[in-house]
Amino acid sequence: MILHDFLPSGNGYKIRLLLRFLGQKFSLTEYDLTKGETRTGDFLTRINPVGRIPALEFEDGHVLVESNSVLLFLAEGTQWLPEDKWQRAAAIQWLFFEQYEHEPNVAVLRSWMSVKGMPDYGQVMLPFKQAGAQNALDVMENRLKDHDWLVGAQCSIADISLYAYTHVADEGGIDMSRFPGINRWIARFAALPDYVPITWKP
Ligand SMILES: N[C@@H](CCC(=O)N[C@@H](CS)C(=O)NCC(=O)O)C(=O)O
Repeated sequence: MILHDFLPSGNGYKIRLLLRFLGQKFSLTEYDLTKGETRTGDFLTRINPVGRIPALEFEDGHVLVESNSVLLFLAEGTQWLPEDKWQRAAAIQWLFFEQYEHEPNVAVLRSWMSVKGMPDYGQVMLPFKQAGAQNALDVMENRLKDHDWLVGAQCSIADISLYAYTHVADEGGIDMSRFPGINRWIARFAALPDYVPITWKP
């Protein structure tokens, strides 16, 4: 498998983490997003017409995009996706929450402040992104203040998905000292066997 990726990307990190936890071998093709390298003809036609990483390319030619759908595909039949249908649905709920409530705020603030730089329209949108991030982190805190994991009693792809940008949310200017439950969860996650940091590559 080839993972098309950009190392600072939390969306890419989700897949690197799960492949590592599953012990699956893969190689990495890196793109510099600050130079628009995923917006070229070859990438758009062969890898992802949306022009974004991550994309996971399989030996038989299939290419999967959208980080959380890749997590679901890889986790099928493993301990990372609950078997119970209600717990499974709860995990999928968190994946949608991550893409709609969390990532567009928490990840975008980090990108503006620490990765790609602030775009012209950023200053206007800043208070809305900060309010959205606060709201998403409050929802997570509410669950994690008295639970070890987001779903059930063990770590699942819901945790992998939300860990990716939450553990670096401070790089987007968010004061994480206000979320003690999330901080305990971050420490718990980073203590998992085979854990690797966001900069890791195979
Ligand atoms: N919903 C997508 C979002 C992917 C995404 O936003 N990728 C960013 C990096 S994290 C990207 O490739 N940006 C480059 C660009 O838009 O040109 C997913 O979860 O995979």
